[in-house]
Amino acid sequence: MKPISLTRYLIEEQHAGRINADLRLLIEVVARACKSISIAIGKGALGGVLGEAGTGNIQGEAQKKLDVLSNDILLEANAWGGHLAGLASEEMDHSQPIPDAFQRGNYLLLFDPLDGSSNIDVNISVGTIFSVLRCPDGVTSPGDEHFLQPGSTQVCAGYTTYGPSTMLVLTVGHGTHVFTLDREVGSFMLTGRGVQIPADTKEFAVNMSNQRFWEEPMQRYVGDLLKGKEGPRGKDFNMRWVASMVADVHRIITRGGIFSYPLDSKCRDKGGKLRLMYEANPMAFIVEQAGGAASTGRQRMLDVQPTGLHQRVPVFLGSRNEVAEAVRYHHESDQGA
Ligand code: P6P
Repeated sequence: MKPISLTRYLIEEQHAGRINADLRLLIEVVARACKSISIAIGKGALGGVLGEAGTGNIQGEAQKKLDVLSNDILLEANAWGGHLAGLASEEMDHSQPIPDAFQRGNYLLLFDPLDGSSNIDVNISVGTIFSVLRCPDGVTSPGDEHFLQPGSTQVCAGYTTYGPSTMLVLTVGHGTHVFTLDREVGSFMLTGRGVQIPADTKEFAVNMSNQRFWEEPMQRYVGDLLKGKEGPRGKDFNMRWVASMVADVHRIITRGGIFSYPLDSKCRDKGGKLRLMYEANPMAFIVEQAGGAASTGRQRMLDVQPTGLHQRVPVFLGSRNEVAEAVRYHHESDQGA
């Protein structure tokens, strides 16, 4: 049976009363922007879009030309649609209300336009991550403070991975679904309805070069993974680390695993490495809707009350029983402290 398109899936969700027309239109606009980003990335060195932009962002990171281009594509696509009240991006210091010239809607869009962009120049998969919140009632020109809602209030989250194929993974709170871009037609097609992450795994993803900087519970947790079947876990583990969150998370959505970017002595003062609002929270929503779990190591990710638009957090997400194990190590240490 021919897979249905994203458009038809969203219309079915609207007819089922699970989303409204505004949210459907917003998702379509974001998906269309991701198609444009996919085309730009696909040109590689032939498109004159590789390398540094010569600018930096609030994170203190050098921006790649494609970081800026992807951000511009998402900003332009969403300015005039009429479904947003405001938007925020990893690449922008502060959120932006939709300009007065355009009609405003009831949603807030947050995104990391091109996550893992340091991998662009070496042709490794990168991605776009986005999160949708409701704009608080009565707020017509939202500021940063109106975006600071816990991840549990998200109405939609998704990512697009630009790899051998371009895939969009989406949830509106009723399961996690996978769409593959049909480049000939130009449509995202539903290729995975209601994906489920295996509860257990033998595969972990972490940047091992940070091991000496980790907190004690992380040292013990990974140390036991590395002992394999002779150790307390009683099984051997494999390791993968792409250094592109979208690619690592997509592997976990597809075959299970645990992804972690824990606190370490290098990033502790900032609260962690990865950003809560447009990386950890959307990925947590997607993973939980696929039967997985997401935690800071000490708290369910979606329960974290944000205090800043670019706030960073430690991240553990993936196969729920493995995340629970990592959390147990942290709980034991905290109890013993
Ligand atoms: P490291 C990419 O820069 C990113 O934000 C995530 O996509 C990725 O998981 C992580 O940082 C990689 O960090 O320290 O391994 O380079």
